[in-house]
Amino acid sequence: MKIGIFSDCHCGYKFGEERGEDSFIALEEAMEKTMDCDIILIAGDLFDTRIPKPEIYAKTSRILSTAQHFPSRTKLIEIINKEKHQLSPLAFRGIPVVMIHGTHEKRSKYTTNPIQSLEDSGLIVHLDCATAVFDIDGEKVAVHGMSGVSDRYAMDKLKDWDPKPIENAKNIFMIHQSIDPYIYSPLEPPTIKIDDLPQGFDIYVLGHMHWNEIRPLHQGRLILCGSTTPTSLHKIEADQPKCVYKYDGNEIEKVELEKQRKIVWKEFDFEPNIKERIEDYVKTISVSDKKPIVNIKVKGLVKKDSMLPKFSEIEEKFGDKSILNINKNLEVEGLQEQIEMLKTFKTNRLSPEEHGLRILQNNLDQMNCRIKVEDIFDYLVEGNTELIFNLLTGNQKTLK
Ligand SMILES: [Mn+2]
Repeated sequence: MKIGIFSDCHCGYKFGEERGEDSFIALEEAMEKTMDCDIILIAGDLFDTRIPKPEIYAKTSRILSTAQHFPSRTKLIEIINKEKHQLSPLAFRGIPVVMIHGTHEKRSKYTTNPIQSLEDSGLIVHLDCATAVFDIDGEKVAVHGMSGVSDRYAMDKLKDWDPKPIENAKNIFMIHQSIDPYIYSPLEPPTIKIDDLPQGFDIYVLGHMHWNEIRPLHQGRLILCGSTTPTSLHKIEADQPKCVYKYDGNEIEKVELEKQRKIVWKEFDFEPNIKERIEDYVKTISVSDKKPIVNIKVKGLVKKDSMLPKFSEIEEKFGDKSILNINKNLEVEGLQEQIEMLKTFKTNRLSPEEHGLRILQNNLDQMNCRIKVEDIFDYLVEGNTELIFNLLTGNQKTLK
């Protein structure tokens, strides 16, 4: 058997911008490199947003559909915790692609997220606290998948599900969460620790983190898939190429993606001639056929009367050679409070939605409101304010 594994393709990331095609190029290469597999697993965040534009959805589904053009010996023999009628027989033409949805695709309960939509189109199998058991020429493989949820509910969701390995099968457990010590954003502390993951599985596949790693876990191994394309960067991503994994029931093979941009990461301490130093450094970066992504971080204390250089001028000056981002993590004397606030925003990398979620949660807490913020926030984001208004004023009883 051969199982192809990857995650976090973030299709549509920076769509329409210079890097707008990168996520699709990565998905295409990941699919090409797993076309010799019997099953392909994608561990969440296939899309970058919960409601991708039709252009993005179409490009992504077209790439995924290539799996259906290849003959496959894989057969679905059982689906647990999911109604079989929810699965389109079309999803079993060619190589089955099995997915969970990630944090970027999660929508509220009574809506359809883009991964469920792909399943309805007959392109993939979507798992959320469910297990799909396959036969590959007499060998059994069970894929157990839990889709992404806010980290504060993750442990409860896992406990409620309580998955058990299937006998006489290779068991793969797939999840998309922050799991201590693997934490993607410090905004929400994880509720699951690595040792809390259930025992008895051969492979644990973890999406959500964008760097990759393999480590032993319980009696099996944990694969941190990493992303196929760089988005919000962790320093560690500069040192490792993006990849897909292949599992043959015994060994795990790491296959590097060759078409992604090189990532360069460099930190500078602030000093009066910082601009010249950064320029000198950027000049030394070798240019290949694709512009590298260069992340520069400037940190330190700026004296009250000193002028901040215009870093954007450097970004423009070298724009034809690299995709340059200069992040300032500076403290300016006398502006402590504002800087602290900006720093929190920055280090937490809060999206506008995460800010909104936090503000709404605070307000609901103050009102002793018992409605889960999770249940109503997505409706508000999508503009269904009337429904929520009716609910809060008691004119409507449920979210249905
Ligand atoms: Mn992700």
